[in-house]
Amino acid sequence: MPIRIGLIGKTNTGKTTFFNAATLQYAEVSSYPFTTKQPNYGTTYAITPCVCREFNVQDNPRNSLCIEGYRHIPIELIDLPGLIKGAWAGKGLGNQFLSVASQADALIHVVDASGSVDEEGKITKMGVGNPLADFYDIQEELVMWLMRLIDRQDDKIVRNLKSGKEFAETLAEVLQGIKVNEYHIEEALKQTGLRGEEFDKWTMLEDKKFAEKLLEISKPMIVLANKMDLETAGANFNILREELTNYMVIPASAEAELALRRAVQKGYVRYIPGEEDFKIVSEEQLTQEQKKALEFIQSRVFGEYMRTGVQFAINVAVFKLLGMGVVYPVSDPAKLADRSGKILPDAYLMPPNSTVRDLARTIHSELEKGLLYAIDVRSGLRLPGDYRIKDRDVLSIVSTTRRAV
Ligand SMILES: Nc1nc2c(ncn2[C@@H]2O[C@H](COP(=O)(O)OP(=O)(O)OP(=O)(O)O)[C@@H](O)[C@H]2O)c(=O)[nH]1
Ligand SMILES: [Mg+2]
Repeated sequence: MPIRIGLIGKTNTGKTTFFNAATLQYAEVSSYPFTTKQPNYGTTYAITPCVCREFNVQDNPRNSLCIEGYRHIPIELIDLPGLIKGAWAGKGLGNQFLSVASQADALIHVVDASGSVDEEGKITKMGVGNPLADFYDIQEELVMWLMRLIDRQDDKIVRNLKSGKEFAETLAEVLQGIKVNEYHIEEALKQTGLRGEEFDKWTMLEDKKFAEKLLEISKPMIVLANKMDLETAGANFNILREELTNYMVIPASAEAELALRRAVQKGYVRYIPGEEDFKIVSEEQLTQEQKKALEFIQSRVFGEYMRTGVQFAINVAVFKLLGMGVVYPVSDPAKLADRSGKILPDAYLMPPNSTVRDLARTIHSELEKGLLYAIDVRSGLRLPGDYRIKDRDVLSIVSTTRRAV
């Protein structure tokens, strides 16, 4: 199962623009509120320097891509219908899709840093909207949604508790559909001081405090300050960064990234997503307007913020927020190849603290059954099944049941 990242946020903040830029799809974008009516699903890539350069080999990627020494590993991106204050009580459309958002491993909360969206979600004069208030409003919607979800299961939870089941186990059962586990629940109980308190006697305030904590723990989130190409965004970005100290806040221009990627598709521009520069290949093909737009992106976005922030946000979500490491399994440690001779064919994203055994299971359950050890290609050392793999490890798994890759 690939890693899933969900795009959430107030309507009109640029989620679908981000989605189209990252997946090269053509989902509908408009300046009307609530344009997206159903979630859009697509594939994008987490990008990391490939080990092929270190080993000085020409690789033959299979489950991923390698472009100019950078490994592109597929992940799933979900664009959700926009939210609005009051969504949990049925306002707008977004609320009914929060269950989809909650199946993501991480969330990117998109805000309009230029302040061009008013309270009702309509595009207004730049600078009139309040992105920080928008952020808190949407967070509140998520918390209320989760609170209600737990609330609806109250009877079942109390019944199970009476029959002697543990609280964390009971709640985890109820919330497994949204990827909340016992560990998340235990942590939330601990951090709110509610552990050992009787659940059916919690006050509303305690219910809410718990939902807030549970959300924070189970759904890692970064904040994307979008529309940084607009004049009013700079000041708001500083406010967001100063106030939201618990989050990584990333400046971005989804529209600039979309324009660049479309220009690449047409062959006008050379640009690798996430890079801090782009080059016009055929100036004569461009209209005056296109030239101006690219100049604007160069000075307003790259000049000020180095990058458009779209690829950067995806990489930060995967590698920093989720702490994923990249591992390259091979079957022939000398040639760095699989059985058919493909060099460094696969790259796997592995969660923090994963072991050789976890990697074997990820590749194939049969491989895990007869697992003996792994060979670390760099040192030639044998690594036991419980060895914690590191980012950029190149490993050859040795198993009695099935040969690696
Ligand atoms: N200036 C600027 N405008 C942007 C940017 N990203 C999106 N927009 C504009 O913002 C408006 C809304 O964009 P969408 O991508 O449809 O926003 P959304 O968040 O998906 O909206 P909903 O589907 O209603 O939730 C459109 O007019 C976009 O062109 C950006 O980085 N800069
Ligand atoms: Mg949309």
